[in-house]
Amino acid sequence: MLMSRYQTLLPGLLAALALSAPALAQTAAPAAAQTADEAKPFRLRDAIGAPAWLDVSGSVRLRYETLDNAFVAGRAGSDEMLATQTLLKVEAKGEQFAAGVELLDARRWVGNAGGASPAETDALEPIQLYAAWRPRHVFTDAGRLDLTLGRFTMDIGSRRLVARPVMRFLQQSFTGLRAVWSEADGPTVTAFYVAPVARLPSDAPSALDNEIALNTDADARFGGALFSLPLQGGLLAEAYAYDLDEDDSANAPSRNRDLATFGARLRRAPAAGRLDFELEAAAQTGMSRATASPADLIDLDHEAHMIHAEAGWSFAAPWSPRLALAYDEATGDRNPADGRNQRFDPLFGDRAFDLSPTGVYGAVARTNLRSPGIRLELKPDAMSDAYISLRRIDLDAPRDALANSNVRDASGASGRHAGDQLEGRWRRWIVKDSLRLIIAAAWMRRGGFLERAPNTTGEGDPLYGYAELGFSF
Ligand SMILES: [Ca+2]
Ligand SMILES: [Ca+2]
Ligand SMILES: [Ca+2]
Repeated sequence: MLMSRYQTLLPGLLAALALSAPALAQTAAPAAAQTADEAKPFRLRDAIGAPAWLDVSGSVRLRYETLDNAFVAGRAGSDEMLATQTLLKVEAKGEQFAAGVELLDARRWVGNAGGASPAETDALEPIQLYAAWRPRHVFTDAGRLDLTLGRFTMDIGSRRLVARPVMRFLQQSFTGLRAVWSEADGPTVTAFYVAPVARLPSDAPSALDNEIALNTDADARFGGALFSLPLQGGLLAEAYAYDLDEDDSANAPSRNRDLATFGARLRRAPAAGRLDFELEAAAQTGMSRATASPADLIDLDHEAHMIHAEAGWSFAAPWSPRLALAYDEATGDRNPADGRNQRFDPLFGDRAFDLSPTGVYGAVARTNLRSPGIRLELKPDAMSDAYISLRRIDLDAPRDALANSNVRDASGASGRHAGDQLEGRWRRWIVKDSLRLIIAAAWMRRGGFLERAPNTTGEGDPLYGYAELGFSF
């Protein structure tokens, strides 16, 4: 039944994309001739004549994803998903106080009834509902404070461990307190103490039916602090500590993680004609369990780490090319039977921006990974950008599972080479800062591990692609 719905809807989506192609061609040439006034994007707050103290903004995104040769254990054939994400945020701001609410509607319209799609939906949910105090001249003349209480989303530091996802339609929110003290072009101190929010409905069938149920706080406490300091020569230095302590709750069985994560980062941002780099390392210690099964009561000693290292060069040339080499490492569990767990936990981080697209693909995650890669980024003009990236995907621990695939060879006999991933994305504003088209693809040539592991799907090389049309207002 789903397949027949897909067959009627897909041509419509493709037609919409095809129709946008001429608009694309038109906007390319005269863009330079347009005055700033003509190019002004549609903004809801202007359209409804909102007063200056009221911010109103949002977006609607439509995405079709397709994956051939499923690689997640227990899946077969191909997966696909047609989904939408609608966001609407309203914030009332006074001199020092603000209050805001943001509604999310992440909905699956058509697709397969499994794989990663249930993790992408959350129908009609207030993901943010907060009050904030934002005084100036705090501690120093230039010091500003933002103290937020309620439910909110967070982007912290590199976004590798705590992030508001960009590609993922479902959003992770937190309930509690967050304080950010900062000086413009100076240091920033972020501290928070929150409960992560668990998506309801918690079961996959209800999620796939876009069932509306208000989310609830998980039985977990997540606290942390990050200190960030700009240095001479365009450098940024950061140090952070996060602590997560969770228990099982009725709606959210957990791996009972009790983890402290300590990390540091040094970055020099890309700029034309110079070398840029980024180094981040984090160590993780505490207790966790091997599975989220309520029957799993064995606490394992958790010791893990992750590394991201990257160096790039931006050429002062047409299309502003940037060529970068990167290496990502995150430990995996070395031995399933030793009472210890070395599998790094990426907490609430985003991975789409440096490892692989997520959605129904998500083949590479910041856990049990050793991955060197090369990446070329291009900006053909002010309206578009693109990148292409090639990575080798090795397991750090051959006896542990690949990413979130559950494909595993507990003996380690299938080796560590999961595959080689070729991935790229092209984005173009059809109307600048308003309507944007994204086309992306990933292909993984399977290595020995995905070919031979006992519970591999036995399908061919995974091939993934998506097309997205997004309207921001
Ligand atoms: Ca919900
Ligand atoms: Ca548990
Ligand atoms: Ca172990």
